[in-house]
Amino acid sequence: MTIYDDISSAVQRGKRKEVAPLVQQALDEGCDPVAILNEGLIPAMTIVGDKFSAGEAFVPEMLVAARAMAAGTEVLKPHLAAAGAEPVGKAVIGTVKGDMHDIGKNLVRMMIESKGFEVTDLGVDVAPEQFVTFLQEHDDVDIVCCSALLTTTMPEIGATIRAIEEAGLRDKVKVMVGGAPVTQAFADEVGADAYTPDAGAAAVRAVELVRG
Ligand code: B1M
Repeated sequence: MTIYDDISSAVQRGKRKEVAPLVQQALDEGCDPVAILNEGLIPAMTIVGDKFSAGEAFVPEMLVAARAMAAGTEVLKPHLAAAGAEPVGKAVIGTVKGDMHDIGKNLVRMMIESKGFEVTDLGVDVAPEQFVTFLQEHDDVDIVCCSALLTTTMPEIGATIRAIEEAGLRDKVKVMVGGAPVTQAFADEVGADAYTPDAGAAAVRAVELVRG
């Protein structure tokens, strides 16, 4: 058993109080923060999701696992953020309307922040009008980031892009999209500027988008 297995096991069992010290221990032992994320925390959520699909775990188990994962990412956060980086741009992020999943969105926010972006997080269940209102009130935003985890809420990404178009703001911002059910084909269909499969790639792409 590696420390990553211990972290994954604690998240799967929803043991929030075990996760934070284990993540800290891994950091103290010199583990790479991104490896702790990719080899410990994220695989745990995949296993919980697979068990949910198989009828072996239920919503409460997903919820406690999510809280345990959040305790781990909280410890990792300062280690993922680049110390003292100059802001390279401004972004706004949210999980789309009807969707309460926020772990992936939070990771994308953290990784984009780690590249030196100033990111405003609108939270979960963000309606298209909320994105638009934010853009109307902040004319210096470079990138809008939409996350969706449910096949039923994916269309809200398209609705958000249309609302931004209808408000006459589409040429002022780039739109990045992602989340487990989202694909490049879907991103093309709804007219997004970029799709990335994970938080690390999202951060790299965000920098490319502002640098043209
Ligand atoms: Co939900 N849930 N859930 N859930 N849940 C899934 C997504 C599901 C796949 C589980 C399953 O069936 N196997 C399934 C969706 C099926 C589908 O539509 N295809 C599902 C379901 C059905 C539901 C409910 C409907 C269950 C019910 O009530 N019957 C319900 C819906 C509630 C709602 O939103 N309206 C529900 C509720 C919940 C909880 C509240 C209990 C909890 C969420 C808690 C929280 O987020 N605070 C929860 C959880 C934890 C999950 C699973 C187990 C884990 C999600 C997660 O955090 N993954 C999930 C199964 C799974 O994913 N294997 C599942 C880890 C996270 C790091 O990955 O979010 O994919 P992810 O983010 C990745 C990438 O996708 C990407 O980067 C991230 C990291 O690299 N990414 C982006 C994400 N956003 C991006 C944006 C970008 C770029 C990349 O650019 C802007």
